Amino acid sequence: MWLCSLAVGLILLVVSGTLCDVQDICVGSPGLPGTPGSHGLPGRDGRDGTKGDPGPPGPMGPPGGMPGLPGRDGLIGAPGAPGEHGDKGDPGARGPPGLPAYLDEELQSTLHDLRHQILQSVGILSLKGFLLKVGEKIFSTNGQSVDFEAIRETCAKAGGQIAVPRSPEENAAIASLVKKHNSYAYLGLTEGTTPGEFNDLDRTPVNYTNWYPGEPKGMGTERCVEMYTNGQWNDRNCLQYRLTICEF
Ligand code: MAN
Ligand code: CA
Repeated sequence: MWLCSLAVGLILLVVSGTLCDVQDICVGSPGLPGTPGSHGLPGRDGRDGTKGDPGPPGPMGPPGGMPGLPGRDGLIGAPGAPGEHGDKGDPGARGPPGLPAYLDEELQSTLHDLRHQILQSVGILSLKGFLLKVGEKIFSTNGQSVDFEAIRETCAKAGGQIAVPRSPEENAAIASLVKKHNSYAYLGLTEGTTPGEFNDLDRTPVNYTNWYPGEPKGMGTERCVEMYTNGQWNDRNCLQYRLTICEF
């Protein structure tokens, strides 16, 4: 009995939570559970959720809206064409005096090298038949036949003069060019104030001559000198087309 009372007491203790409901009575077995009660009232609204992602852009609006604000500046363009040259500046101050040329080792060495290169070039051009070297003199032709004044100009522009033979060797060298090109050549000689007297272009009378027999016989009417293919000379007017031969 005490066990039953204890059980009821314990149940009552658990259900009521008070010790004062404990009674030492044992009733019959418990009835069926009752039907569940009706739903309670809806609870209060929860707190706001986190913000959602932005939606996709909307469709384009109808035409006729206000023009938008101007866009930002574009990229910088390619550089323009260079400007014209400015005026030449004033010359700089004069440098300190240099060494006398003969004591300037660098200059002497440069001159030595240049001389060597020039001699080498002359050698090559002679071998190829473009130049004829006779002692210190070099003869050359461009193969063109023009009048006396044009030959004089061409030779001066090239830094030389019309060829004048001063010796049998030089005469033979010029004659070889005349023969090779099969064209008479004018020589660097003109008639002086005395008819029949021929001078070089410095107006200096010449020592060496090689006239064809009977020449010169123009006596003031033929003031230039042509060389025949055999190397002999004839006084002739200056307007014929003759081979350009210069000397350097
Ligand atoms: C002949 C000779 C020359 C003269 C020429 C001119 O060859 O009389 O002396 O220079 O003709 O054409
Ligand atoms: Ca003549």
